Amino acid sequence: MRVWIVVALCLAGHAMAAPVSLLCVCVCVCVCVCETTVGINPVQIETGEFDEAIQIEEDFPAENPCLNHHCKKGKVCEIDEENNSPMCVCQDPSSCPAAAGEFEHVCGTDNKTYDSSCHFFATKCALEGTKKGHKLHLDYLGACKFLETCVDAELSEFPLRMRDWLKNVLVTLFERDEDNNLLTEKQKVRVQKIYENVKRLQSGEHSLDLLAHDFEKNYNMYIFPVHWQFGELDQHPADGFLTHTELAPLRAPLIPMEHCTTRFFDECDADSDKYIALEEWAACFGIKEEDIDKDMVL
Ligand SMILES: *[C@@H]1O[C@H](CO)[C@@H](O)[C@H](O)[C@H]1NC(C)=O
Ligand SMILES: [Ca+2]
Ligand SMILES: [Ca+2]
Repeated sequence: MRVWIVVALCLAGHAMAAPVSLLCVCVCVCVCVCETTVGINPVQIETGEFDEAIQIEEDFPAENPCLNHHCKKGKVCEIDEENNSPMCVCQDPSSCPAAAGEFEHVCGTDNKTYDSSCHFFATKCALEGTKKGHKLHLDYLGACKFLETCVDAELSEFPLRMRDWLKNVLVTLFERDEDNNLLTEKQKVRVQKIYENVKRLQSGEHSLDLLAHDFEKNYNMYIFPVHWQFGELDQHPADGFLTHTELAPLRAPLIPMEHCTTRFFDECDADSDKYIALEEWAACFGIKEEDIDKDMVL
C-alpha cells in the first residue's frame, strides 16, 4: 500500500487597514491513502518503462544510457553521441507541458510569472552561470501579484500562528498515523506527549493573545514541532542549514496568503549568510537556545 500525504495549509492572513488586524488561521491536512488497486499500479509503470526501453534499443545498439539517469529540475538527459554517455542539458521551456490552468503558474523572484514550475526551472537553467541566474529563485505559487509590505506589528504575529500551525500539523499526522508510519517511532513518542496534553488548543482560529499565552504556558509543547519542521525541510543535504531551495516547499505556498512570509524568513537568517541554521530557525520561533537539540531533528 502506498501512502501519499498531502499537507495543504492555508494560513489565511487578512491584514486590515484598521489599527486592529484580524488574522485567521485555518489548517487543512488532507491525508490521501491510495491503495495500489486504486492508484497507479507500480507494475504497470515498470512495464511501460520496459516497453520504451525496447523501442529505443531498436534505434541504438546499446541500452539507452539516459534510462535511469536523473537530471535536476530544468534539465533533461541527452546522449553524448561521441562516447554514448548520458549528459544533462537545459530543457527548452517550449518543451514543457502546457500549464493546465492558472493554478500552475509560479512567480519568480524577478517578479515575472512563469506558466509552470517546469517553465521556470528551464528558464533558470538557461541563465546558469550568470549573476541573474544565480539570483533567480522560485518565489511563490501562483501568478505574481501585489503583496502588501509586512509591517513590524504583523511580523511579530507570524511566528505565533506558524508555531501553532506546526503543532496542529504534527498532532493531525499522529491522529491519522495508525499503521501508516507517517512518523517514526521516536517522533511518535514525542508527539504523544503533546497529544495527551488535554490543555492543548484545538486547531482553528485563536486570538493572538491566546496563542501568546499558550506559548508561555505550554512552551515545552512547541519545542518539538519547530525542530520537526526543520528536519522535514533540511534534506538536500541534511546538514543543519536550510537553503532557499530547501525552504521553498514551505515558503512557496505560504507567500500568496501570508505577506509576512518573505520578511520573516529573511530576518530569520540573522547573520545574512543566505542559510538558515537550526539555531537561527529555533530562535525566530522563540525557542530558547538551551532547548535546541540537534538529535531532535533526525
Ligand atoms: C509584481 O508584479 C505584480 C503583478 O504584475 C505587481 O502588481 C506588483 O506590484 C509587482 N511587485 C513588485 C515588487 O514590483
Ligand atoms: Ca540543508
Ligand atoms: Ca544564517
